[in-house]
Amino acid sequence: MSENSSNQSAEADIHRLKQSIEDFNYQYYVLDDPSVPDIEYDRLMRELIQLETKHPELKTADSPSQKVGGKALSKFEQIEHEMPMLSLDNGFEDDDLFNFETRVQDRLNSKDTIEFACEPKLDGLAVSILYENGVLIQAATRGDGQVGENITENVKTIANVPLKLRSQNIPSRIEVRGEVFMPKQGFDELNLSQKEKGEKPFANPRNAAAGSLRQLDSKVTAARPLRMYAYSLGVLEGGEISDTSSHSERLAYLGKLGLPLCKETSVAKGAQACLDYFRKIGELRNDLSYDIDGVVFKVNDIALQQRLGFVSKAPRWAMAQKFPAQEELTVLNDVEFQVGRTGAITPVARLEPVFVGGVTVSNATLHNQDEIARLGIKIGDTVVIRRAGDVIPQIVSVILDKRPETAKDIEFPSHCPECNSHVERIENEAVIRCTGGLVCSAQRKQAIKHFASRKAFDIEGLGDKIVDQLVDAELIKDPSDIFKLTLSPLVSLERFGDKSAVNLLRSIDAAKSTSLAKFLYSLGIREVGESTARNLALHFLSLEKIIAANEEALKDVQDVGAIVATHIYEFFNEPANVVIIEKLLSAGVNWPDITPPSADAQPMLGKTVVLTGTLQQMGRAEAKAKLQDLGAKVSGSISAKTDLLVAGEKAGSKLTKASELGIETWDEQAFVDYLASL
Ligand code: D41
Repeated sequence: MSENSSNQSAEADIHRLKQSIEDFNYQYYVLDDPSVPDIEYDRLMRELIQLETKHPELKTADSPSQKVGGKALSKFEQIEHEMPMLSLDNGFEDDDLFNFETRVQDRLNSKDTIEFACEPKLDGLAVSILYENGVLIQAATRGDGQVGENITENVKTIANVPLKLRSQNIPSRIEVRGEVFMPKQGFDELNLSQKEKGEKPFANPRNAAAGSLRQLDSKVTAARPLRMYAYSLGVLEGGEISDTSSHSERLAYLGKLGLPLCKETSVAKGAQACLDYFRKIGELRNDLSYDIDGVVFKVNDIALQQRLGFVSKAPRWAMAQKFPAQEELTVLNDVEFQVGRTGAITPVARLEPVFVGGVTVSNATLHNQDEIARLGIKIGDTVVIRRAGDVIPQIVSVILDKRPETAKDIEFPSHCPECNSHVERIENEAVIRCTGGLVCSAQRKQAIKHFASRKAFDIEGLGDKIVDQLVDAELIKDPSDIFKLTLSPLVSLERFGDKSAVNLLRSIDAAKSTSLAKFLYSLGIREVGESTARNLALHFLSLEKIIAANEEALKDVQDVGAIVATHIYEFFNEPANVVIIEKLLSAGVNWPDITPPSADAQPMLGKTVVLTGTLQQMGRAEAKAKLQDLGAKVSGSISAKTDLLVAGEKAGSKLTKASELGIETWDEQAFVDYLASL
C-alpha cells in the first residue's frame, strides 16, 4: 500500500472512531443512557490514540482523545467577556420569592402570573465556553464578570464537556455558560486518595472543584472528577434559535447540541409553584449526586427578560433562593469527653452556638485523636462547621489566621471522665477506651443488659426496658445490685405490678446458681464470648486462678491470642471490677466445682483436630464444642502437628493438604459414628 492510501484509510478509521466515541459520550453524559460497556469504549479510545500517535498529522484539537490534558502553563491569560457574566440576587425567606414576582409584575405593568424556569443552584464555579463552528475554542472563568481567566485547556479535560457540538445546523459562534462542579462521589474518592498520598484533603466539593480548575497543568485537572452543566447562553451567532423562544427551550436546544444539562430543572407558574419546587428540591438535596446551595428562578419568556433588563450587575428577571448556609464560622470553646456503650471515649466539641444548615449547633463530634491531629485544632480556635441535611455537624477546618495566643492544646484524659478508671489506647486503633467496664455509669446499662441476657445469667423478666428503668431509678448501679433488689422499691416503679415484681425476684434468686463459664461470659470482658469463656473455665478450673493469671498464662488457653489475653488481664486488674465480682459472690452467686475431666472422659486429649467443609448433621460451632469436650484442640489450619481432619462436603484445599501430609481424615458420618460409640 502506498503512503497516501495508508493515510487515507487511517483518516477514515480515525473519523469513524471519533464519531462512535462522540456518540457514546453523548449517550453517556447528556442522555444519561450508556449504550456500550466501558471496556468497549476503552477499546475504541485506545485504537483512536494508537492511530493518532502513528499519524500525528491527523490528530485534531477536537478529537475525543484530547481529554487528557496538554502542556502545563506558566500563568493564566486574562480574557474579557464579550458579554458580561451577570451575578444573581439572593433570597432566603419565602417572602423574598413573592416579592420577586411582584417586582417583576410591577415592572412589566402586568398582573399576569409569571412563568419561571427553575434550576437547582449548583455549588461550583461559573464558566463560559465558546464554540466556533461547533468546535470548543475557548473557556474562561467568570472572574469579576467582565474579565476572567483563560482555562481552555482545563475545561477541555472535563469528561462531559463536548469538544465538538452535535446536530446539523450548528451556530457559527455560541458561548455556553454553565457551572463546573465535582459530584459528591468523586469528591469522596478524591479525598480518600489525597489522604493516602499524605496530601491535605479538600474541605468540600466546591473547594475541590475550584482547586482542580485552577491548575496550570491540565493533566492534573484531567485526573479530577469534574463535571459541567450548562445553564445559559452568552454570545450567539447563527443557528436555529429565535429571539422569541423561552429559557427552557434554549436549554433544550443546548441539550440537542450535545451539552450536558441538569436533569432536575422544571418550569413553574407563579411564586407559590416556585416555592413548592424549592421545597421539593430541598427534600431531594441529600440524594442528589452533586452539591447545591439553593434554587435559581428565571423569568422563562426571553422577550420579558429583555424588557426587564438588569440593575448594576444582576438581571431583574432572575434570583437565587438559597438554602440556609451549611457552613459557618464559630469558636471552639471547649472539648469534653463522652463515654459510649462499649467504653469508647469520644471527644465532643463544645462550640459557640451558631445557626447553620437551618438549626443552632453547639456541639460537634471530633471523632478521635487522629481526627484532632488531622485538623490541627486547639481550644479557642475559630473553626468552619458544616451541617449538611440530617448529618451530624462536623468541624471541617481551622482558620489558623484567627488563632488567639491563648489557644490551648486538647488534652486527652488518662482516666475515664465518668468513673475515673484508667483509659487505654490500643495500638493501631484510633479510639481510647475506658477500662472501667462494670463500674462505668455510661457502660452500666449495657453491661447489666448483657449480664441478665439469655446466654449469661438468663434472668427471666429482666429485659432491656426494665434494666433502663432500674438504673434510672438508681435501684441498681452494677450487676451485683440485681441480687439485692427487694419488693417494695420494685412495685413503686411505673408499670410494675406486685405479680411481676414477685416473679422477677424469684427468677433472680434462681439465677444465682450458674456455671463458671456463664459467669465469665456475663462479665462482658471485651472479646470474651461464650466459647472463650468456656475455654477459660475448662483451662483454669477456678475463678481465683483466672484472676491471678498473667498474660502469658492466659495465652495458653485455646483460642486466646495476645489481644484477648490483654483484655482479660486488664479486666481483672481493674480493682473496681474485682470489687463487683466479690459482691456477686457474697450475694450468693455460685457454681459447681469443675472436676477435671478424667482421661477416660477425654479420649481426644492432646489431639489437634481441624474441621473443614460443610457439615450436614450439626453446625461447625457445635462440632467444635463436641471436640473440645473430648479434650481435642481445634485448629484452623492443617500442619504437620494435625492429628485428624474432619471433612464435610465441599472440602477444598485443607483436604488436599491433609492427604499430602498423610493425615488421618474422617468424613462427617465417621465423626458422627465415633461420637455415638462413646
Ligand atoms: O446552578 C447555578 N449555579 C446557576 C448559576 C444557574 N443554574 N443559573 C445561573 N444563571 C445565571 C444568570 C441568570 C445570570 C444567567 C447562574 C448564574 N447566573 C451565576 N453563577 C454565578 C454567578 C452567576
